[in-house]
Amino acid sequence: MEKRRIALVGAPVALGASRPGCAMGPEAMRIAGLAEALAELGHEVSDHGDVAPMRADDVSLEGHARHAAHIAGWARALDEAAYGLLKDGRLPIFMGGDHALAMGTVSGAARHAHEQGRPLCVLWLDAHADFNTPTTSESGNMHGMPVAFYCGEAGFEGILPAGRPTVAPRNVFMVGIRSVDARERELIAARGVRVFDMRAIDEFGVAAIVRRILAEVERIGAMLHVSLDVDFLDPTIAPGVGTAVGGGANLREAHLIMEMLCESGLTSSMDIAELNPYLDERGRSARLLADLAASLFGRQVLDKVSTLATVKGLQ
Ligand code: 4U7
Ligand code: MN
Ligand code: MN
Ligand code: MN
Repeated sequence: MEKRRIALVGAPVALGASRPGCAMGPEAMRIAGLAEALAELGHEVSDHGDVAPMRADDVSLEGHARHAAHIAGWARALDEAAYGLLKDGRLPIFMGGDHALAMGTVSGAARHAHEQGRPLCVLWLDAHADFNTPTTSESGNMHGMPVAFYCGEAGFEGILPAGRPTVAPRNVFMVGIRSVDARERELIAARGVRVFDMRAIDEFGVAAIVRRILAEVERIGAMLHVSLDVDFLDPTIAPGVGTAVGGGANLREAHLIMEMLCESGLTSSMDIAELNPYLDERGRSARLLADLAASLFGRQVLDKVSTLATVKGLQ
């Protein structure tokens, strides 16, 4: 794979979720050796430390959105960080932090893509759709809202300056979904978000699904932001998460997605969100996430050419 200039950025957002612990995520990813694993693959890796939230005392939202001004401050800071790093030719990996961080990271990536005259696609790997708004949310937890926000739904006014580029809902590809609230279900259908739930994975397999998604990203000449929520993975392999849902992706499914992303060379930015080290088992989830990121950036058991040759030799 092409050598990339990878920028690691800590985004210890925590108040988007109701269970504390996500603020420790970036440190756990560092201890798990994410930077070292990527550097070993030949990439230029720099750790930019943790982003700090800006002030956003001017923000108050109608409806139910807990810590809205605080999360808005994070969205502003992370929007700037993502935009600036991409503009500088880097590939940012945001180490969360709860998933509210994607309000900023995806918005910044969309702004950069827009300036390049390209659309932005998002691969949303998650058990949840995260398409609530302050009006539809029952919990008020803003980690359940980032997709609705960056797709431009009403109800988030004032978080970022008006007129910022949003992501077209049909350019959002959700994979692994298995817990959707009733109002979210209506919204994602109405907006045309492309959803591949766990049943679709069971039925068609991740390879067929990811191949289709990557072909579409390529066809429209888009940049690609990959947002990995730890609860995409089955909780038996990734217990370090506050909103576990059974029946998630297994180890090989997750690695295969990363390997296919690697081969496509399409990824331009990434989030690793929702890791809660307080709930983890001796760093197990953090290590798995570092391994998955390594797969996305070129680690493989054997190279594909030699594997294919072996398979052919059997025919
Ligand atoms: B995550 C939920 F009600 N939909 O809005 C909500 F089920 O970033 C969960 O995907 C949100 O982990 C989960 O609170 C957010 C709930
Ligand atoms: Mn999520
Ligand atoms: Mn989730
Ligand atoms: Mn979660």
